[in-house]
Amino acid sequence: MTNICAHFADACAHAPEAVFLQLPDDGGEHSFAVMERRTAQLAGALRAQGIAADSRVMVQAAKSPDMAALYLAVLRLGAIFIPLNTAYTAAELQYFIADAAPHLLVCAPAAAPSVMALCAEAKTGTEVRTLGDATSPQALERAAEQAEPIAQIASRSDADLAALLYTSGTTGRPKGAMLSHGNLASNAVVLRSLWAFRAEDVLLHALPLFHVHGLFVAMHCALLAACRVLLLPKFDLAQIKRGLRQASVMMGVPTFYSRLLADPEFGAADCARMRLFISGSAPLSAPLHRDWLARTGHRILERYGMTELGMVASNPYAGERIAGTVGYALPGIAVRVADADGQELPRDSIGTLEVKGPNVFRGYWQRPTETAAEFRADGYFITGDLATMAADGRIAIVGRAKDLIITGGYNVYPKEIETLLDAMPQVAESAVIGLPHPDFGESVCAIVVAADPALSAAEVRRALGGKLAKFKQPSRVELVDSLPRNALGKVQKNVLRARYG
Ligand code: MCA
Ligand code: AMP
Repeated sequence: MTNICAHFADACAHAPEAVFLQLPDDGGEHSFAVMERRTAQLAGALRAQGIAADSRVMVQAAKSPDMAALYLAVLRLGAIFIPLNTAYTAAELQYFIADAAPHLLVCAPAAAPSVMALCAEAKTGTEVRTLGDATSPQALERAAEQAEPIAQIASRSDADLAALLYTSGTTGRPKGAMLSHGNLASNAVVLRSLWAFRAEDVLLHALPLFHVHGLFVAMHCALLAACRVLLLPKFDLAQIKRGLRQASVMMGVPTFYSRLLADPEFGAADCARMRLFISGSAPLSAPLHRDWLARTGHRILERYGMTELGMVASNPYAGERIAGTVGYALPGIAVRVADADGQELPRDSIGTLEVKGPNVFRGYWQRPTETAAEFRADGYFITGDLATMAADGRIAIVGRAKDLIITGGYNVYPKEIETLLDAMPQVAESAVIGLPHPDFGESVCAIVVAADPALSAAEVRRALGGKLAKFKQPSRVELVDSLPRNALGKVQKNVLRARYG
């Protein structure tokens, strides 16, 4: 049963009238049968647009039940889903359109005119449809009403692509990680069982639907267990607190947990029905883990993953959950802590985490050289995360070999920002670093050496304004005379982090 949609069909057949998606504050309920019909209609609308197996469908749209149905509809046809962060600017979108050359781009109604202009300019032949308002001239909803519904699920093999998820790298330009049906299904089956998801669960879902965490980890566990999902549009403290009173499981980034604890009125009474809190996408500090336990009586289950790999390691559900560790490699996944040559290190040594298994992606879209650089000859993928492994196999993530900032669970690649800064004629050079932040874990700070003495921090901010999504924009800009360098001429970011942190 490789296509995740087959699990959805199973859930629908088993309990058609059970609620699948519940919207907050009496916003309505969608049963499995209703979601199945919607998926069939949207699949019909996509087919009418010429979407078939292996077509690429890019989506930048608000979180909603229709967005979830659209994901399932794309997979139902055997096509490839390419979700994009709704915070991306037109300049960023232009890059993704050129790189993926999607057959269809589904966007928010308000964005349609500018997105159509971008697609026309890209000459990729990309059609544009909207989701979110049935009265919009390009509404996919209207096409769905008119199209012949499609119930049939395309048969897919483990190796066939299901999704492209963009993630950056040291090159600074995002690359599309090719995830196969086998990648998604193998991870979903393992996680559902490991975290004991069952039909009686209610999953509190406040994560975005355009990343692995919210789209795959959360939605697939719910799909396989055929349980209810309380679908919140985003993290809103009051809404989360109301949701927690009905839920049994929550998945979140560490910022979710620190924001809840920052509310002095939040406590064990708010979590009376909860059985499990899961955290990931960024390090959960040991003090946060302990404070959560003291306030709520729950030990957060921390797990570790990556866009290219899905989930890799998890603290146990039944066994000991230890703060500051991400637990053990998931069943069926091989993990090693290795030196710079890929040689496994003795237990408890610090090295790079390398991973092999059915979860490992199929490479970066149209980038064979960059793909090859991330793999060892024996098939292990090099994560760029620094880790230790104890004698019993327990893993702790202790740092990053890659130059990456994680802010509120979103990844920001310094190189992408440095490239834009260095392109400014008034800038001689720059270095972008992550600094500790009480809410987001890390925040983005740009250290700039001006070529023009009149350059101001405000001007630097203005120059980045329309080019980068908000979460990537530096919250702090420092103008300096020079950057510290080592004997090889490499900028010493550790010195900068110590100076400004
Ligand atoms: C919003 N802003 C941010 C972030 N989010 N700035 C930095 N980092 C962020 N993450 C900006 C907004 O544009 C706004 O700017 C200002 O901060 C305040 O917004 P606020 O309302 O406080 O933010 P929010 O909407 O509440 O969002 C915070 C959040 C959200 C809930 C932490 O960022 C979030 O849902 N993050 C989850 C990301 C995620 O799903 N990652 C999984 C990746 P202004 O005021 O100037 O307009 S998958 C992954 O990593 C792997 C596979 C894994 O292991 O899971
Ligand atoms: P992404 O590229 O968005 O999938 O982010 C993946 C990266 O997030 C990993 O390579 C890690 O650096 C980081 N990450 C995810 N989960 C954890 C965790 N539990 N602890 C520390 N880092 C994590």
